[in-house]
Amino acid sequence: MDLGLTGKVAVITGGTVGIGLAIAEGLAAEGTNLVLVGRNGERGEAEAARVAQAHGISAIAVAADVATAEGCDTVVAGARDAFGGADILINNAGTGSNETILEADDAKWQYYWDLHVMAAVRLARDIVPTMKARGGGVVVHNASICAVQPLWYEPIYNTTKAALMMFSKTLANEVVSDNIRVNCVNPGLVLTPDWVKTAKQLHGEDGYEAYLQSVADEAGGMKRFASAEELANFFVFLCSEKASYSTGSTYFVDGGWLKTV
Ligand code: NDP
Ligand code: SOE
Repeated sequence: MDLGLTGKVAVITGGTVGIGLAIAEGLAAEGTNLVLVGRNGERGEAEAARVAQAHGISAIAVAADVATAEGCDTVVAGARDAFGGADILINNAGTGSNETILEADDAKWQYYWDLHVMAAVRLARDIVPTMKARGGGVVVHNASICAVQPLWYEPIYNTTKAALMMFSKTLANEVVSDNIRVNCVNPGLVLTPDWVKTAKQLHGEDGYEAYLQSVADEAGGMKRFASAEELANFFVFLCSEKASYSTGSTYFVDGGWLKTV
């Protein structure tokens, strides 16, 4: 099936490991050129070179902190200098939190607001015009099931991901007549290195797998984690021509974890 992605350019924040890297691989397999963003430039360079070589596409790494305005400017400049702009923007960089509302200070709230929401705002402001100039584009936001079904230990994560979901909807409305589709994905449990690291810290080499299974059992539904590739397949579809009537929506990819309709 031709997904119509050959020769496109995708900017993927957090594209250097985990879900973002799996999306990068999925898009590269369809012939899409890549801008992989992460703070760790060495890891980004290594992955960009590997993915480019494996799929015969062009890929660059941009070392930037998208939680800052300067970092977002660096991403925009990187995409412009290498490819003249972008056709696809995947706002994926993010991380879980751990706090209570009564104890967390303003600085922590601000950091997550900047990382999960303002990065998407700032990148849209500068990358969407390049999409318009190229005749259209696609933006996909990676929020979380926590945007609508909160986990008790991470109120800041829940709140900022909910804001990202609404931002996605409102951006979709604003650019619908420019042939730019905007959607949001709410994943459930995805087995990325971050989860394994945390599980090992909590339960050691011998106990981490049982702990991860207990997390999946508690979630219910399929009672397992998704692989990053399973998530990536969905993103690649949303970026493709085959999703041409999809905009302004949020899609859950959570193995049945969501408890409501
Ligand atoms: P990982 O921790 O495996 O990867 C995170 C990526 O984001 C890395 O490339 C990291 O690179 C980059 N990143 C983090 N902070 C910044 C920053 N300030 N500026 C630039 N890049 C940054 O995460 P996952 O793959 O697990 O998660 C990806 C997204 O999916 C997140 O938004 C997460 O909330 C969401 N999600 C994940 C789920 C899961 O179960 N894994 C479930 C639901 C949603 P570097 O450290 O070099 O900056
Ligand atoms: C679900 O969105 C979740 O598992 C969060 O609860 C974690 O904190 C985050 O790191 C990964 O995604």
